Amino acid sequence: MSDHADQHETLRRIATEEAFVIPEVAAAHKVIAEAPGTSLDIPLLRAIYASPPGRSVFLDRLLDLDELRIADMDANGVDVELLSLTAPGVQMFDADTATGLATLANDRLAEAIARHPGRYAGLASFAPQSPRRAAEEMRRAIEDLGLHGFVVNSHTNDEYLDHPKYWPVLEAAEALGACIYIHPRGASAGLADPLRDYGLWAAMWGYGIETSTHAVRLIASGVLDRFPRLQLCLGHMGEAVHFWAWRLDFMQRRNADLGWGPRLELRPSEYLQRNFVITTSGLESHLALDFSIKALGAERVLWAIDYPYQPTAPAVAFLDSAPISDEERALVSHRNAERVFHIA
Ligand code: 1WB
Ligand code: MN
Repeated sequence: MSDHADQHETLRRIATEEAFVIPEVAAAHKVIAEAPGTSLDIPLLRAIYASPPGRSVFLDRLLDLDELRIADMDANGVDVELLSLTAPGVQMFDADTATGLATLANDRLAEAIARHPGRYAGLASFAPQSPRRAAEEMRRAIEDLGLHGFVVNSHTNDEYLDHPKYWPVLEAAEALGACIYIHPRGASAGLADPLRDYGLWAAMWGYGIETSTHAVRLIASGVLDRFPRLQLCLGHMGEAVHFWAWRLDFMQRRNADLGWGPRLELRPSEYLQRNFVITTSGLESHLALDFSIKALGAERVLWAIDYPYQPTAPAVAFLDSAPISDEERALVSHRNAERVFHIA
């Protein structure tokens, strides 16, 4: 294992869950933040967009794709940020607005990548509200703009990607060989009520409940038998889904015997090994990292910061000081990101 100071100089670090926003999406988020509503995304949108000064540090950093961000990367030894439009992205807008804003955000993302050669890669947004147009935008984003994958912020109008209406989206991602990063958002209506107290709705707990449920739906529904080469990414140390692998395997078979679910071609743990990668965003625990590497393999665990919501320096220290081999550290810090997201 190399010495820490030396490693800080030489390790290539690609951070894979890094948020931005464009002014047009920020303005549309602000409208939602200021309207009444029961969505669990609203408290966080209020904190970001309609807050007293103090939380506005998030908005400044989300809007910035130049000075603040590059300075933070340079100060901390971050080589590349894989950027994605911040949650809930375009998924709370009507279909036409969402489709237009996804296109605009993807254009701006490609421009930012071109302005800073080698420093950024990007996950394209799409509007699940209009699956056919989403699939068209997905093709444009990869083939014309050269973006590196996709982000979706979990449910759309309380529906999940296993629903047949979204199959064109899954089909497009599989055909393009581009990974879909399933990022959290506030829980869908049916999951929401017990998460309304104590701040449980957002990153502390609700995000993980929402997003892990989404991933387990994709496994349990059988859509991964229909799209066997689809690649999916979960942040926040896999939203803990792989911790449940043994029980998922045991109970899914029982479910099939009871007629509660389909008979799958593989066990849930085998879909996790074949169709998923995970990132370390916002969960800087060496114990959880060790478990994840043992459960999924070091080639399925990618480093992330979750800028600007989490500070960069501790995320870098977490990576550099992890008690893993240099080979594993190279995979987690950059090689997996290069492979999964086609980053040169
Ligand atoms: C996350 C965290 C995403 C926060 C966010 O998007 C906000 C995350 C609005 O954990 O991915 C937050 O406020 O901590
Ligand atoms: Mn995030």
